Amino acid sequence: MKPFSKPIYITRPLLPNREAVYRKIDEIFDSQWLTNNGPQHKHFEKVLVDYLQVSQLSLLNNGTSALQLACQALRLSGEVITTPFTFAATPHVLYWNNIKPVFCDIEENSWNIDPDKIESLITPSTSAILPVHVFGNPCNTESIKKIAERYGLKVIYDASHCFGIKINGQGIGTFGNISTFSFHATKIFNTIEGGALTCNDPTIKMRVDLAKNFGFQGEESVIVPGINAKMNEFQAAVGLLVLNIIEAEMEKRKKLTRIYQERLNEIKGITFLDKIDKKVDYNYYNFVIRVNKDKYGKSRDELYEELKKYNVFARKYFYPLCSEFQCYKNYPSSSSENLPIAEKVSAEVLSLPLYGNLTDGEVNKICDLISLIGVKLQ
Ligand code: T4K
Repeated sequence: MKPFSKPIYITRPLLPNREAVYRKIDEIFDSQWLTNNGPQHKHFEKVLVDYLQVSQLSLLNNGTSALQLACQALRLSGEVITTPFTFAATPHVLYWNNIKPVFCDIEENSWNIDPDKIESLITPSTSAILPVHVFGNPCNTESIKKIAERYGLKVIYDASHCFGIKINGQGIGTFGNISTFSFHATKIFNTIEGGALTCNDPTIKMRVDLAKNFGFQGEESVIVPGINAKMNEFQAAVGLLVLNIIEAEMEKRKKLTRIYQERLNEIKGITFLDKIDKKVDYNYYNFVIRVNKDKYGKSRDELYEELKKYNVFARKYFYPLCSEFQCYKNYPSSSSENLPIAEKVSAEVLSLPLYGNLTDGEVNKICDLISLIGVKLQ
C-alpha cells in the first residue's frame, strides 16, 4: 500500500472561518481593548457558562494555569493523590504548588484513577484527590465523592479532554470542588492557547479571578499574591467563533469514530474504549486503541513506527507514565508494584488521527494499514 501523500497528524486545530476572524479582529481594534476582562472576554465567559452548563466559570490563559489556580483557590498542601496516566501538566502543577503528587493506579477498563486503590494512599498529609477524566471518559465520580467526604478531602477534576461532555445531562464541570479545562490548539475546542476553571462556589470563582490578575481588587489594593493567568481578547474572540462550529465538529468526529470502531473490531488484538457509559454525552475528542502484541502480532511501538512509514503520525498518549519521569520516578508511589495496570496500559495504547477534516477514505486507509501491518508480522 502506498503511503499518504501528506502527513496525517494525530489532530488538526478546529479553525473558524477566516472572514469571521477578520471581523472579530476589526471589533478588537475598534475597541482598543486587548486584554484584562474586555468585551470579548466578558461575552465569551457568559456564553460558556451556558454551553458547559456550570454555575461558575473563569477563563484563563491555558489549562495548566487552571490547575495551578485550582490548587491555590482550595488552599491545598501536603500530598495530593493523582493518576500517572495523564499529561505532564497534571503532576507538575502540584509540584509547582509545593505539593507532593502521590500516584494511584488506574482501572483496566476506563484508564481512569481506580477509586478502590485511593484509600490506601491517604495519609494525614493528604489534602485532595486530583483525578483526570482521561480522553473524555468520565471517572467514577460517585465513588470518588464518597472517599473525599469520608476523609474530608477536596476533589479537583482535570477535565482538559472533556469540553461539552455531560453525565446524565449534567455538565461535567459541576463535579468535585473544581474542574479544569484546556482550550489548547490540539483540543477539540480551542482558543489557540487557553483554558477555564469551573466550580459551584462563587467564593472559589472570586479567589480565582483575583489570583489570575495579580491579586488586584480595584486599582490600588492587592489582597492576595496573585499571578498573570488572563485570557486575552484575541483568544476569547476565537473561542466565540469556535463555539459556533463545535457541534458540527463533534458530529464529524462521531461519524469517523464509528468507522474506526467497525473496522478495527475485526482486527485481532486491537481493542478500544467502547464502554463510554450510555448516560454520557460524549465529545469524540479522540480515538485510542490498545494493542495486544500476542494477538495482533506486533507491539504498540512497532505499529507506531510502521504507521510513520506510511506518513501516519499516531501518538503514544500517555507514555511514559508521569511516574516514570526523571523528576518523579524515585517517589515511593511511582514503584511498579503500585502501578501495575497503569504500566501495562501505557505500554499498549496508541491515539489514532481524529479530526473533522479527516475524510472517511483516510480513516478507512488507516484501518487498512493497521490490518496489513498486523498480518505482515504474524
Ligand atoms: N491536563 C491534561 C490531561 C492535558 O492533556 C493537558 C494538555 C493539560 C492538562 C494542560 O493543558 P494546556 O496547559 O496545554 O492548555 C499536546 C498539547 O500541547 C497539550 O495541550 C495536551 N494536553 C497534550 C495531550 O497534547 P504535545 O506536545 O503532544 O502536542 P504537539 O505540539 O506535539 O501537537 C500534536 C499534533 O497536533 C502535532 O503533531 C500536529 C498537530 N498540531 C499541533 C499544534 C500545536 C497542529 O496541527 N497544529 C498546532 O497548532 O502536547
